[in-house]
Amino acid sequence: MVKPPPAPAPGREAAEARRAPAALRRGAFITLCFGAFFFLPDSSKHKRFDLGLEDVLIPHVDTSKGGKNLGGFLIHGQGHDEHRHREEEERLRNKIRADHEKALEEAKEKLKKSRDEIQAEIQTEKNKVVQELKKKDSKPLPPVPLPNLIGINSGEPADPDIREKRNKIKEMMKHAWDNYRQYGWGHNELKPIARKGHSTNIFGNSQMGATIVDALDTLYIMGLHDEFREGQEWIDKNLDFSVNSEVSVFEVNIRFIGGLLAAYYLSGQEVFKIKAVQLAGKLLPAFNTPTGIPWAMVNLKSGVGRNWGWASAGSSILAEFGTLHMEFVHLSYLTGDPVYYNKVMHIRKLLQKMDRPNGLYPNYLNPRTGRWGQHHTSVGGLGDSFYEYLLKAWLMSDKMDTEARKMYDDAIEAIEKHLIRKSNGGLTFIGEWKNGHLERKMGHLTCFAGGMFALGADGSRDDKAGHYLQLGAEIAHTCHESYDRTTLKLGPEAFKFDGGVEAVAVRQNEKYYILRPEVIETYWYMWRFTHDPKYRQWGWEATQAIDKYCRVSGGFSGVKDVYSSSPTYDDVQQSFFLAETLKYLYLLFSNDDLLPLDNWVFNTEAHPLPVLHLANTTLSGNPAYR
Ligand code: DMJ
Repeated sequence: MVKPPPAPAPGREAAEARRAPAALRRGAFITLCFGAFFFLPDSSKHKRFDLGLEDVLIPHVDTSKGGKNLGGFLIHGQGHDEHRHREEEERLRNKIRADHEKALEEAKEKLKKSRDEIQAEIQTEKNKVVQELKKKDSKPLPPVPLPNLIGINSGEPADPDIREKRNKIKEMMKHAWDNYRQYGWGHNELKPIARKGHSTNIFGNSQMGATIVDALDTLYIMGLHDEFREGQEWIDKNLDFSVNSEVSVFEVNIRFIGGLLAAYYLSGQEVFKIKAVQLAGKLLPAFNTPTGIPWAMVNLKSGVGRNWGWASAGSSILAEFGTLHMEFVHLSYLTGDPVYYNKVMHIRKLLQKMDRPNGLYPNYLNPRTGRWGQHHTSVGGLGDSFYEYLLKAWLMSDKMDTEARKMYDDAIEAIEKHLIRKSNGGLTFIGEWKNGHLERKMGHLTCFAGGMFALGADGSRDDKAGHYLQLGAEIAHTCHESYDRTTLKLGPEAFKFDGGVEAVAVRQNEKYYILRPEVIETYWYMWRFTHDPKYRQWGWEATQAIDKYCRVSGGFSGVKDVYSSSPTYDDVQQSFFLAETLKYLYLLFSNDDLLPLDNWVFNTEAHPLPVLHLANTTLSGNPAYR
């Protein structure tokens, strides 16, 4: 019941009653009654119809004791109870009458007020409800034991030379952030030359501050706390996912959900966890396909999904639907809701059941038929992070998810057999399987695999740890060569090992560098596992080249041709430059006790998520971990 308003002062009431014409009063009365009903709490709305009925209506269907079944409710005692029943009805009628009279009295009291006063009261009630709803929306999620968060420290190196290099990288981060802050704030990315916001189709037509979310954990790790707080404030006040925008499920997952979760674990600020869960809810409709393999894109408002027009036979992409696992396991862990976990485990089970040509996973899978599309396999674009997430699922589960490890080992064995070759000049490269033959071309994206092999060395089948570490080192070397053989000392998008060409781009449209991280990512992993100083040296070469050729006064830009001494800019500061490239560089010049790899696993966008020591905890509803 809405509380009766305080009685108006005598004298004033009569004057106002006179001032309000009859039609206005009638309108106000209707508004009032509707408003009062609308703003009743849900439970009381229903009570008005149940009022006291539980006294006589008992939900039961047993008629064996002489009762009469009325639509599932049993009225007891037809005989001598009839009198009692009539009395009850009378009592109810009286109660309803009394309530109505009371409501009428209250309404009359209201009518003595002016329309403005009544409307002000209704508005106050509305505001209260909106506030309540807001509170409900952002109420803290159920607490779960936080995983061991080891190694969130400064990682400051003792060596002054290394410290200086690290400071330079921090300065570059500040330059990238400050310019985005000034010219692109709230947009997804920055155009550093035009000095305005930028976005691409992966974010639809949204303005969701991708750079802010992607950069948060790098800012935190670098100790840029004021900037981190600015980002947090923007997210708290402005990051809204109810936008009519068609976004990439994969990109939103790795950049936004991964970024928010990492920011939550590092800083402990609830807002990040809440936003990550809200956003994940918006991605779930993408899984409504005949097979449960998600669409590549989903409209955040309508939940309607579809695939990229360019993908073979309406297929979803392996690297997209296969790169959700880490974030979704964390979402289930943090919320206690198995829905996320079940979605990604369903994908895994489906993949396990499928035939694989030569043991390889093709990049295309049709979500309607559950059949592979074109038989194209790649450890670079379209395939890459699927393999990465198999390994990382195992690591993130404290090595309990042995199913993932087995899938990773099987896949890597097939990749080694069919895709990895040595060039005439002795460079190990990873080619692509296309239309029944091996294309001797490697993408910049594929260079991440060096780090992956090193990370997966420990725990590998037949104890081939040394072999995989060596393979990682060979890939790092090849990718370094792809940088070293250019004019700018920055790597091209793709390079060939064919017809006398070694680690060099041939086609003009493969000569660009868009601030990508994969080569530096591999240097960092190799550094952590070997401490060979050449990885820091190579990382420093890349840092200097980026600073020299990609830095402009409005931020950092990609370049269109790494073989040209006067490069032109693409005028995009990618969000992954702040999330990944600068973070991996910073870690390369930090001590190993900053985010140690025994305790943290980096998602494919370099967002660190803690290892879940699931031996001591359970993922609710998750039989695999019970
Ligand atoms: C990043 O968004 C991620 O690393 C993704 O897995 C692939 N490539 C870009 C950066 O190159």
